[in-house]
Amino acid sequence: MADTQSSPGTAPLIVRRQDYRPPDWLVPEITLDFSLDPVCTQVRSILTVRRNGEHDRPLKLDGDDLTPLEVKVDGQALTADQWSMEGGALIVPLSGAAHQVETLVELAPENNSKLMGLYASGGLLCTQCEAEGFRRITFFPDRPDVLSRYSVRLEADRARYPILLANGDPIEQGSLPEGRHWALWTDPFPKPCYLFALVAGDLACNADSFVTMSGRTVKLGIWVKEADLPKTAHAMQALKNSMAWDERVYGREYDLDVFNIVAVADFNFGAMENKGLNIFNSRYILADPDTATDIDYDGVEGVVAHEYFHNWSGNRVTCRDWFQLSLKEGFTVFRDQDFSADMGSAAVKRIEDVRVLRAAQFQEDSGPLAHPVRPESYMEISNFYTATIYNKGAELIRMMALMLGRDRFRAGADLYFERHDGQAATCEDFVRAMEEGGGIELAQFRRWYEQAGTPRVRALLTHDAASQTAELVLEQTVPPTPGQPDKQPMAIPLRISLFDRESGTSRGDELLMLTEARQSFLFSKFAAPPLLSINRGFSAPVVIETDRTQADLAFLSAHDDDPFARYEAMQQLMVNVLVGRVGGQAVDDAAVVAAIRNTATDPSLDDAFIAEAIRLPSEAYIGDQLTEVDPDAIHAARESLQHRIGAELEPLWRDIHARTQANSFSLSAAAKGARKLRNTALLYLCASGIEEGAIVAFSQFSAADNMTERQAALAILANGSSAEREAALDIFYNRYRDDALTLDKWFQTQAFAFHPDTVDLVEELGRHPDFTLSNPNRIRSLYGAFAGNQWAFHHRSGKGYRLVADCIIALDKINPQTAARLVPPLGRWRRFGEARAGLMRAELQRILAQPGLSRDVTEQASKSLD
Ligand code: 0A1
Ligand code: ZN
Repeated sequence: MADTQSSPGTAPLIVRRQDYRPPDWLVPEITLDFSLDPVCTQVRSILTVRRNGEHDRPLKLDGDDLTPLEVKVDGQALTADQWSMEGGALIVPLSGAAHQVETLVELAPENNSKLMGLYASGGLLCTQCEAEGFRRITFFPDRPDVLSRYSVRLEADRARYPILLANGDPIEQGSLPEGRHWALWTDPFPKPCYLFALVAGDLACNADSFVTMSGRTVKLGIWVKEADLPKTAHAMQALKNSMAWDERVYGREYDLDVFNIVAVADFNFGAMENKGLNIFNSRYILADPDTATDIDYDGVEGVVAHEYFHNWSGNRVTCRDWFQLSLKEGFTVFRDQDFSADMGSAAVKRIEDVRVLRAAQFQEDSGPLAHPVRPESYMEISNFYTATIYNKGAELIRMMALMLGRDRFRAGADLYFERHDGQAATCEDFVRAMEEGGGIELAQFRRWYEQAGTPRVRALLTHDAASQTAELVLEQTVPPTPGQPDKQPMAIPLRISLFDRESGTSRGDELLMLTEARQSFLFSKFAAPPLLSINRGFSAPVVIETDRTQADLAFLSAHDDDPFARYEAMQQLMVNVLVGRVGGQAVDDAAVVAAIRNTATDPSLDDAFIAEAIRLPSEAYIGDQLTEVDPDAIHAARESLQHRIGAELEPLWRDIHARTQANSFSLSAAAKGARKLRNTALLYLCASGIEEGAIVAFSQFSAADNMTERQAALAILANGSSAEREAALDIFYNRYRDDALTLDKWFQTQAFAFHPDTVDLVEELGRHPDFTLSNPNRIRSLYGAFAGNQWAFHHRSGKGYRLVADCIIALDKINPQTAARLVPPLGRWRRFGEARAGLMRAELQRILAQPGLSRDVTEQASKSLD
């Protein structure tokens, strides 16, 4: 079947937020009838359409790669001259105010390698419709502000597809001749088509139930391959915890009698919040100690919560158009972050979330793909499922929650849900609900939705002994970003505290609102110059510049009572040494070593926090602090500091490594923290250069009863060139070769390795029989991980760029959405010096020169060259 959307020569269209117009036709009801088959599925749909307002425009039903086999209006078949095609869309002129429009199409799910629409994965048939996949299933106004009631009949071969699932509630099922069967599902809640889903397959169910706050019993099902059932317990617990949490924290109850989750092996993103039928990338459902790390377990919990929370923030209240994507995503990420913080250590969760924000979003915001949380235009909406929409969007909600305080924020959220239930809303609606429900004025705050770029705040604290006052001068700038050369000052909430250097105590937290380009704040009754702790808890997603000395930072790293600020002081201490050394200065690292010793032996701190605080900033983060990135110099500086910390504190690492050895496996916060710290200790111990490093790592690898310790040891070995490296990689491969999710770790560990030959190894792995372009997880494990390995990817030969570009070009023909997600690392060329920039640009140009390139990759590559 021809692909009309990305056929060669099709000029990519730009969609603009300002062009929004309400739909010409509404579709209050839709009846879908699927005769499922991997090679030829028939889809018959009957839409009840209603003219929206006074106009004489025809009905336009979006379609992508569809051919209408029948078109009927009010039961009458239309002749070929009574409808037409425009692009992929079906145009039907209609005379009245309301009609029934029926179409029939055929699909070949087995050949759908884009994983959008109806596709086959590991013997299942499943769907993915967000953002614009429904138009690959049937003709429909594929936009989120058209809400319909769905009635869905599925029919399939019973032996091959014994389980038939769709949104809403199961109504009826029955047998048919020739071994076929059927099931009827209806969803009482009107929804946009991006939330439609069906699954057919041979699935086993982890069945459970949840009693809601009003006493209704909801049937819960997690559907997986029979052999995977033992790996679903954690996801089920996470689901029940999420349901209870949303009732407790937001007063939001689940609204259907059934909630199903299905795990599939081939999925472009993490998971999807389809109404009553969430479909997950199996990596966010399946977990057991032998194959999942603690990070994986937390990922399962967070993503299960995220998709569940969408039932209110996304489904009951959805988005008017895709420019409002952060309305559901930013809010839902905030909700899942808050949930995970409640389930475990809030301090460590905040540190992890900020690390992700800085690694993904700050980079995005400082490059050619920077865009506001509410973008103004796009070519391909799939490219806008970004860290800015998700993670920066979540920070915006967090800032509002901070400014309002818990109860007023809840009042704002209540008003939002009450006012917009059943509607397709906008970011503006959300902000207004916060203003009215919470009692706050957010006029200037709205700029956070409009202006891209990470604000920089310069903070200078001076002291006047005569008047015993301290003055804090804050200056903000927002850097220019594509299409936005000049910026207005933002409203930035900064939590600060001033510490007495003698006693190590402070007068407590204060919330300052920085709203001007430059503002001064006075603090009285300070006999001696205090020390500034700023952006505590990372209260605003900004970069802070201060003139605090290494001694000041060391002091805060020992005394700050805000865990995030304490972590931050440690990180800044390390960054200063590393950045200085990359710049050729001989910066003393004694303060770093001392602060690490101090932190690692502080009995008041828990293991998980210690592990976070003492770990070195990533090579990429160090690069982000520099105007021009020299990956080799950064790697060398970081390795040498790591070696120094390892060697200076060797006995400490041995002690910690021994102390944190557990007798039996547990998922308690303490046990997870101990594993995290144990792995950090192993890293430093091996970095110290002790002769038996590889042996110690290998013995942890061999003795581990869990994947957290096994994979960490493997990763440490993979950085070196010992015989143990090869042995461990072989053992791991042979043990997990038949378990795709775990084999991903084998690819990923090698792609992440700080090894001089990583680039060649990745090239070889790309030809490995277990490598495949048809599975997005495998692609991310190899090429995604590699592109995130700064030192290896930016190999001066340019080979790393070529490898990734080759992958993008090959993958674009199969799965453009996933191909496009590999482009941004190449777009960062401006930061890497002339030689590398030339090589990177050449690869972007080579990609753009490919005939028939998708809109997805075209948008990312062309914007990256600008
Ligand atoms: N709404 C989902 C993300 C998602 C978006 C597009 C997809 O298409 C491949 C899949 C998932 C979420 O936020 O979880
Ligand atoms: Zn989401």
